[in-house]
Amino acid sequence: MCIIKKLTYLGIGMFISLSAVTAQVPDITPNKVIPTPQQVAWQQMELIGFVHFTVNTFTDKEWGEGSEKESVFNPTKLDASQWVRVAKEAGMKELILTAKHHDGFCLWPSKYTEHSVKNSPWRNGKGDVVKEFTDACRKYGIKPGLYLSPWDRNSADYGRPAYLTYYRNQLTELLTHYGKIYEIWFDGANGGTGYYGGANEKREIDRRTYYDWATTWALVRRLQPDAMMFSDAGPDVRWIGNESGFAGETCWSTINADSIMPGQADAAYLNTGDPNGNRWITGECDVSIRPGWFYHASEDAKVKTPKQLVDLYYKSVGRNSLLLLNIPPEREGLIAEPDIRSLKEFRSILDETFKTDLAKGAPVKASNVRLNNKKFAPGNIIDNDKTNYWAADDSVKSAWLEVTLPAGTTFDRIMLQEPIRFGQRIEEFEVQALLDNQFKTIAAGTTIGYKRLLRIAPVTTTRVKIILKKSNNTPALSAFGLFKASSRE
Ligand code: FUL
Repeated sequence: MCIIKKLTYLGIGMFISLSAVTAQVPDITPNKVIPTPQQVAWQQMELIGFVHFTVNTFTDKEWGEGSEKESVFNPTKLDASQWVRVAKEAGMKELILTAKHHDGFCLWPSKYTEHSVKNSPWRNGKGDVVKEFTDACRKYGIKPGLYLSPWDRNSADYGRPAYLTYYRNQLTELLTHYGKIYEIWFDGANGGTGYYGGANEKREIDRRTYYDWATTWALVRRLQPDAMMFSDAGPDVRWIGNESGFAGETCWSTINADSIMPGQADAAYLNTGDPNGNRWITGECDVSIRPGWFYHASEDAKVKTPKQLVDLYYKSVGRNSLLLLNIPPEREGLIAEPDIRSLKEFRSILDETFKTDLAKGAPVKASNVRLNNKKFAPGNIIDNDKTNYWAADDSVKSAWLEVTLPAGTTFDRIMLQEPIRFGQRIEEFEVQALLDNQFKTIAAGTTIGYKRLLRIAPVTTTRVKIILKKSNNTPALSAFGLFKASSRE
């Protein structure tokens, strides 16, 4: 409408410049620190999986010594498609395989070592787990990622400069032979002792200087520019500071990464992030569905329950992070039944809870609408489009939005989302509901980020108010939702 009116007034000659001006109302000013488009796409996956599998699966260990015989690796029924199907049904969008864990055994026939599948009885030494895994991922539309342990308890060169050449050669194999890889996991663990080609000794390294991470990261960027790199320090994705699967209730996607090195980080700092951080490095919450990272038959009865997994989902995805859930195959090379059962129920609970958004399509008004322009309409937070958003004028640092619900609406889960491509802004918020003719606080929090989920006691109301009390830049929201939790949660 607006374009047509002006066209009539100014004449056809102005068409090109005017339509561009009218259609392109500028977005809000981005924060100084913002994510790359790859980081935004990565976070939108929300739930991804880990596959810990190696000689440890057969020796019943968590950390192999590096002296394991290749002959122990023999998963007679290995079917990577089964892993991928299980992951996909659970709602995972990416799977990360331990191509090499600390024991140094390679799941692919690396030409740089004899310590690999090529000397195992599996597929008569002709097999390649990384190939079967990446092929299966592609077949089922799951993004493949790989873990390559920097600590290698098998390599005679570990601790010396020659090992870095070996490590980077292996990384190059992984990043050039198996198509597009979406995430590379750089683990910070190092326990010192190992087999090290028969030396059987303790090798200390200087975590700050030994690995020369800048060179390795540049190699990854060159070979796979879109791959997200995980470590304690990023550069793209950070460890969340624990292996229990939860982010801080306050969780910033920004940190100061300059002084952090993989394997040398302040866990509490990583858990909450830093509002003044100079780098965008979102947290990833890694946790295993079992007590251990590798499969142990003795832990079959200790698989996390669906309820525990749902709880972790709220504490990771619901706190501006990503949930990386480990599902380790058993000795035959398949994900075990107890894990599958738990994952299925976990998915079904989440689907039931989030199936109906009770705020969808409800009328919304706001204390302020940027430039009074439709582009920033309050209704953008409850429509089906997660890319559009409501925003306030630049002068505004706190604002409210009010959603009117049909009579008798009862909910106990609240979802808030920021348009993070412009940075993370909200520092403090509150949600109120009209109860007995008075607005009362039903939830409150600090950060929102990509997604914040809040669990509250059931509330029945016709009006809900979101109060954005404090933000570091013009407040903006991309989505808001209200849900009634499944009774199985
Ligand atoms: C840790 C490792 O030591 C564990 O074995 C596991 O791989 C976990 C994901 O990271 O640092």
